[in-house]
Amino acid sequence: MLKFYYNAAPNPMKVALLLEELGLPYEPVPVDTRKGEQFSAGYLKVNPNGKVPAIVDGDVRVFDSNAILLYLADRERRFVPLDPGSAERGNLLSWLMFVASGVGPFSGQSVHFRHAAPEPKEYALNRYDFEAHRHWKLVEDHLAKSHYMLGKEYSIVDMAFWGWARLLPYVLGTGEATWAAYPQVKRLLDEINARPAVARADALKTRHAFKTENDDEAKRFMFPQNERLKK
Ligand SMILES: N[C@@H](CCC(=O)N[C@@H](CS)C(=O)NCC(=O)O)C(=O)O
Repeated sequence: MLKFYYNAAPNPMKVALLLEELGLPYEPVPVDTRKGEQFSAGYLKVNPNGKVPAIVDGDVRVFDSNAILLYLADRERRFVPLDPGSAERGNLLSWLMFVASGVGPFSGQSVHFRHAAPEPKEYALNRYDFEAHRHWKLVEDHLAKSHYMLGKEYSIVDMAFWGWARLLPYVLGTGEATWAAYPQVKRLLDEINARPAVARADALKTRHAFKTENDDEAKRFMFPQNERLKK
C-alpha cells in the first residue's frame, strides 16, 4: 500500500487532501519533525532533503509536495489537464510551480521571520512580508478572473493553494482582517474547506500524537542554522 510520510504542516496537508480526493488507500506514516525524525537514516533514504511530505508507492519514491501532487494526479488522470502540448497543461505547470517556488517558500519565510526569528529582524521580515503579499496579491487578482486556479476545473493547483491559504492570517500576521484584503482567496478557501475530503484530511493528524512543545530540542531540529551562531 502507498506510504504517505507526513505531519500536519501545509506541504504535507496538500498531499493529504489529494489522497482523500482520489479516495486512494494509503498508510499514513507520521514524521515528528520536532523530535528530529526527518533526519533519521531510514527517512533520509525516502527523502534526502529531510522534509515532509514524501510517498513510497511500490518501487516509486516521490518527495516534495508539488511533485507528489503531479505524480498522483497524472497517474490517476484526475484533477489535472493531461495533454502535454496543450495551453491547459502549460497553465497547470506555471501555476503549480508558482505555488511551489513562490507562494510556499515566501509564506514559509514570512512565518519564520514574523513568529520565530530573533531580533534584529526588521530587514528580513520586511523582505519576506513584502514578497508574501506580492505573491498572494497575484493569486487574489488571478482569482478575481478565474473561479479556480486553472479556470473552471478544480485541480491540484487549488489543493496546493489550499495548503497555504488556510494559514494566511498567520503567514501575514494580520489575523481576521486578512480576509478583507484577500476576498477572492477567502472565497476559494471557503469553497475547498466545504469539501468532504478536507474533513478527512484534517482528521488524519488526530490519528498520531505529534509533539506540540516548541522546546529547545524542537528548535534545534527545526532551526539547525542557529547552532552556528552559538559557536
Ligand atoms: N519544498 C518542500 C518543502 C517541504 C517542507 O519544508 N516541509 C516542512 C513542513 S511544511 C518540514 O518538513 N519541516 C521540517 C524541517 O524543516 O526540518 C515541499 O514542498 O515538500
